[in-house]
Amino acid sequence: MMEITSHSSIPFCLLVSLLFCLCSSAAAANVTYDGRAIIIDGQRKLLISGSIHYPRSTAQMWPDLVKKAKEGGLDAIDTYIFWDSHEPRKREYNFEGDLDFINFIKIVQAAGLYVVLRIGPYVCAEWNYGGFPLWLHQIPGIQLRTNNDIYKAEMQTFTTLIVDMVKKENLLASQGGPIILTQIENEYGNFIDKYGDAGKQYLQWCVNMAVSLDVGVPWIMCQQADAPPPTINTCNGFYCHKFVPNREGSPKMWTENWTGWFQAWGDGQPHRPAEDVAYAVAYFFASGGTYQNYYMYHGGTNFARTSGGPFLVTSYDYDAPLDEYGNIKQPKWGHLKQLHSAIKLMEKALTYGDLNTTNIGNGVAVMKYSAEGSTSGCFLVNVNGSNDVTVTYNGNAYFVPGRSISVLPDCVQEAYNTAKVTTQTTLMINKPASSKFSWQWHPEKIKDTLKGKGSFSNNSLLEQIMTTGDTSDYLWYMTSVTLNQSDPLWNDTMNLRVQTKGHILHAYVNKHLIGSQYATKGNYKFDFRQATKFQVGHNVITLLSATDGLANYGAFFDMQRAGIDGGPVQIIGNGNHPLDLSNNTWSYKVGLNGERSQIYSPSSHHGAKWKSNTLPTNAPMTWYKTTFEVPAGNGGLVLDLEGMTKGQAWVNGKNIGRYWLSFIAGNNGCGPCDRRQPYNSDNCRTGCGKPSQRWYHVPRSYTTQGPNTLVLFEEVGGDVAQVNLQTVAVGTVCANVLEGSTLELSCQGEGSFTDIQFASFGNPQGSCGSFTKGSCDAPNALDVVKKACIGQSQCSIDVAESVFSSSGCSEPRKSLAVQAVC
Ligand SMILES: *[C@@H]1O[C@H](CO)[C@@H](O)[C@H](O)[C@H]1NC(C)=O
Ligand SMILES: *[C@@H]1O[C@H](CO)[C@@H](O)[C@H](O)[C@H]1NC(C)=O
Ligand SMILES: *[C@@H]1O[C@H](CO)[C@@H](O)[C@H](O)[C@H]1NC(C)=O
Ligand SMILES: *[C@@H]1O[C@H](CO)[C@@H](O)[C@H](O)[C@H]1NC(C)=O
Ligand SMILES: *[C@@H]1O[C@H](CO)[C@@H](O)[C@H](O)[C@H]1NC(C)=O
Ligand SMILES: *[C@@H]1O[C@H](CO)[C@@H](O)[C@H](O)[C@H]1NC(C)=O
Ligand SMILES: *[C@@H]1O[C@H](CO)[C@@H](O)[C@H](O)[C@H]1NC(C)=O
Ligand SMILES: CC(=O)N[C@H]1CO[C@H](CO)[C@@H](O)[C@@H]1O
Repeated sequence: MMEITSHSSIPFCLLVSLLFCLCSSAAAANVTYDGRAIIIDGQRKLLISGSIHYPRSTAQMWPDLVKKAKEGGLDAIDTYIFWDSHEPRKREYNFEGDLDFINFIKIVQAAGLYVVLRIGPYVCAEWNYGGFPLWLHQIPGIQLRTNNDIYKAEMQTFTTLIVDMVKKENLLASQGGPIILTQIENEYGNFIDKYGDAGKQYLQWCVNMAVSLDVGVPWIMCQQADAPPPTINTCNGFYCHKFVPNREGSPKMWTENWTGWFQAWGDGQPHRPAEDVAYAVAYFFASGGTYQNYYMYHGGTNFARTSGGPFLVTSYDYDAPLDEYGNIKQPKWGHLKQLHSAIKLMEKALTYGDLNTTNIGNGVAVMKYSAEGSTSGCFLVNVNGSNDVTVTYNGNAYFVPGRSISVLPDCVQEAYNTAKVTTQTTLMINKPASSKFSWQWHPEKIKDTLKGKGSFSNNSLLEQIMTTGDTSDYLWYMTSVTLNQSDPLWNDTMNLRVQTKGHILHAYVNKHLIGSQYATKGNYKFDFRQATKFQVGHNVITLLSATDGLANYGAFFDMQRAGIDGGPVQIIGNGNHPLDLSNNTWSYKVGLNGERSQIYSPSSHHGAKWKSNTLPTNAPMTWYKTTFEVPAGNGGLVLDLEGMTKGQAWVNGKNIGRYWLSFIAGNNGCGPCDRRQPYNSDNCRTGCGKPSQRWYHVPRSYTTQGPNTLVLFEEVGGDVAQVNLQTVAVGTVCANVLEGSTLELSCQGEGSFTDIQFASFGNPQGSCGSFTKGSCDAPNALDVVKKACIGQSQCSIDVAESVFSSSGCSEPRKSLAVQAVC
């Protein structure tokens, strides 16, 4: 409360109005809902939201991301809360810097947008262990996501903490803040049956617990067909137009419309066409939807070891409208922005009006919303991918391409069609930003483990996650065995067999690396067998097991095991009787020495002597260090790790994530991408046959103006000489726009157009990067475009016959295609 003192020099009336302003700007909003929509202060709302997960970017990036989301036509930002990041050790909290979610919410609030807070605290999200801290797993007697008192107490403690923090800052709409919706649990409905009655009891408990927190805004549960009142069940998926809420009186809400897809090691990069996202969103609103959220609007990066999985890449770009570095991704961002403004014109009709659907046949329909006291709004829906149609409606003709939707906010003028993209396509390029790095190196000291010396021992083969508490990817398993030539199994070469639950194994016998093996995606258990020479007498077996992101999804995902866990570990020689070492005394060591001494940290006093002499190539278990300067500007910084194999990278002591370049994307999914076909995540990929991820985001806020330190840990062996720093910049800009529209091109704030590589008005073919002229082509197209664009940072051209010389043909729908360079 502001203190009013008598010697205040502010006139009383002004003071009163100032106070009034403070109060009114923080006026509580009444958020309710009915079967049509979320209602804010008595008004039904049509809400467009987008997910931005604060720990997948940096606090420095948040204001710009939120600004671009607002410019893209969003009303709300949706985020999860990431429990494991906030409470890495029990009752030790971190809400600072890039984890200051209160600051994130305030930035969204300052931009005038709403917030949808999905507390979970289970989040899935392709995030390590679904966002659960690993210490939960280590509490004796705990069972996660079911009717277990120990778990429920922890979930309640954390959820209450978050709600209290938010309340203290008055961030709930009921307090005048931006948070209009809150979520408890997440996609539990997909698996509730697997948890039996305990699952049902847990579900009801979640609802009671959430309601008792008295947030004053509705609680939602996504993918929860039986969401108990008063929570609202919402839909997640690529398409949600068929979704029906589980209760009359609940609005049709879409919490996760996947704008693309996440990527695993061994996959190409997923892309979902802008036309297809727009089609799904338009169809959802045409079918009575009133709240929809893009998952993701900005995907970002799985920094450090936050990537879930197992085997998910470090980038979480998701083919979202804002790319991993925060750049606007065109045409997706612009094409959706246009959709949002067209839909917003129909807010009243869509949320208050009645629907009259007229089926025209062949999968074509007119969907008309009419409300008293407002203009009617129409959608011309063509679900038939093989059928371009001209719809005649109220005497006007509308061209509706196959599998597309036209939006007519006044039922007369076509404001938008999901398949007619007038937004430019922008191809980003990477530009070199560093001279050759000068490297030092340091071998990870593994003498002790090669000798079999760990820090504790056990008479069995332990499960890895429980043993490490996920404090490191690495766990060493070591034992020794005495052999002699009169052993019945003796042979000059015998097989070492290790059965492991994954995810990666490196095996050493008598200090020699005898082999490595990785799990395959989806099947993390594997059998390692390698013939090797043992020696008479004492033999030491050293096994290094590594995890690569913990499971985040599925019934009982938290119980998935990793590491050699029971084995068996055997020596197989002559005869059928393997020598089983599983019940030997095993010695253990968690993590790497370099991790323990924080060798990657500029302030570490590990005493490691970095060597500058002959740089080893293809040396396993090696640390590399260099320094670099950061180029000026705001362009995204990326590390090109070509030449490296598998490991982690740190910039000024901050872990930018795991890398794994030897994991090559398979050949599936990189075929042609047809927007006329329903999208699924196995289509439309790029980069098959190449490393799944070659470039790694270095956030600008991790760097300084002085020299920066880069440290790599290479597990398998690589050629560090090829590593270099690059900046991400706008490269080629293209558009292909139908007659009757305006073609607009922009360098997106990075300089001006220097060259027009292609321009054709007529029936040009192909796409950005591979345009060719068709059978008709106006000869002056290149001149017109050059005149309008060269030297400009943006330009626009009316795509009309009158602007161009004769194209010499009677093509019914001509278009102008342009390819330009900034
Ligand atoms: C909030 O709105 C609902 C219906 O829209 C109404 O029933 C309720 O009284 C309102 N609450 C407040 C505190 O204004
Ligand atoms: C629905 O639209 C059709 C075609 O315009 C019209 O004939 C019909 O009367 C309308 N129905 C209602 C209930 O308004
Ligand atoms: C789609 O259009 C084609 C061509 O006009 C037609 O043969 C087919 O029956 C249509 N399919 C549906 C489901 O309407
Ligand atoms: C070996 O590990 C098991 C499982 O963690 C544990 O119960 C047992 O006490 C350990 N034994 C020794 C000797 O530490
Ligand atoms: C060799 O191994 C066999 C069988 O384990 C044992 O009986 C014998 O004593 C061993 N001999 C030597 C020299 O260690
Ligand atoms: C060792 O194993 C190989 C391959 O199985 C076999 O051919 C050979 O006879 C064995 N040597 C002895 C000494 O048993
Ligand atoms: C190892 O010990 C376990 C538990 O005591 C037992 O079930 C198993 O049979 C033993 N394995 C071998 C190969 O002796
Ligand atoms: C609700 C919904 O649409 N779920 C779908 C989401 O996408 C996955 C993967 O394509 C499908 O398996 C689900 O059915």
